[in-house]
Amino acid sequence: MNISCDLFCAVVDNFGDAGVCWRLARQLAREQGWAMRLWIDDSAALCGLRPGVDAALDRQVIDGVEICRWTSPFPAVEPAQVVIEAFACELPASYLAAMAQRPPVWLNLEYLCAERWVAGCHRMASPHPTLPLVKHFFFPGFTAGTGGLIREQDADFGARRSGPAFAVSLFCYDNPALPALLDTWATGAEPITCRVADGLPRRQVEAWLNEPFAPGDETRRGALALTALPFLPQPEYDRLLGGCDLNFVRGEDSFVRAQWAQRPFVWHIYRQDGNAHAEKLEAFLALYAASLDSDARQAVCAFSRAWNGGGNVAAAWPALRRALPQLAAHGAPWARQIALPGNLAENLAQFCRERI
Ligand code: TRH
Repeated sequence: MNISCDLFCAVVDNFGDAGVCWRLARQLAREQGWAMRLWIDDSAALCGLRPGVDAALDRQVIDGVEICRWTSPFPAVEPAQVVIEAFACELPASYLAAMAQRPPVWLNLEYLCAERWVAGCHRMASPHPTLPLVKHFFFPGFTAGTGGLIREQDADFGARRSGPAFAVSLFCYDNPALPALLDTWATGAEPITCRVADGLPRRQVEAWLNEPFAPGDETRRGALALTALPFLPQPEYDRLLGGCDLNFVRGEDSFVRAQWAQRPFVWHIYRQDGNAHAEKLEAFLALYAASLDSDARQAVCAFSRAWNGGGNVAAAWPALRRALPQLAAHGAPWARQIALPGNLAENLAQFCRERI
């Protein structure tokens, strides 16, 4: 069934809004054969993720997805059969009114969360207060009863790393715990090579080095070798994750990719008001660490909390380093476990096919 779909993406900040929406749009086009329009208000965020995207164009077709500039006022277009608002972005009023003429399947793609309440809210219907429209909440997730996680058929995390030194990738927000971690690695006995993502991570490492550290630069402090990476296209970032012994990831999309890469990872969660992010972190750790032995569970939880709360990562690092062989062995069974709810794109397509 050749279904038409309008996916709306408002870029809040960083890359995850665009990163998630691009993956989903591309997957629905290529694997489900949908006629995809991705309406995005800041396509510049896509340029690094997918080279070839031209932020100057109002419309362009790449990988089977028609990327459309979400302008205001919004152009008069016929709404698609499926309308997805990503991360509760607000649809253009004129488009919403046009939807009421021929109600589509309307979804709100929610943020990823491991908390138990998610399964109870997934697929929940929400009638529009004044228009003959019903929106359904569609929650990604790690467990049965959720929409599952994004995973493309052509996802490729590369060959296993074969380099000599212990390899780490670093992708994080501004983190007051980072200097102490770099000091610990630099003064430790073990040679460590750290591949630093462009943007916030590279600028923090540059401050710690107290010297310029531009993309492509390599330098060393004691046992720590540092490489400044350029911003990589998403497929290359996936292969970076698969080629490291430990990946520091953040937000939502890189966090998921690290789990598919089946390598040990540390998550820097996107901070929220009222410390809501701490509950989300604990909910995830409870799921992820449940089948680990007590030492490994304690090590990954203690380090994750220190990394996300400005705690003492130097004190927590030795136990995490000792636990890495078990965390590496946990990668494959964990990936099988989070694949059980099925693939988000397929679950979403099935939900829509039942309602069109
Ligand atoms: O960039 P992020 O912090 O995005 C965040 C989160 O999505 C968060 O949920 C959201 O609320 C906030 O934005 C507004 O982290 P995330 O989710 O990992 O997205 C980064 C994307 O960038 C992901 O698709 C991986 C990709 N990436 C590359 O393609 N190349 C790179 O070199 C790097 C470092 C990342």
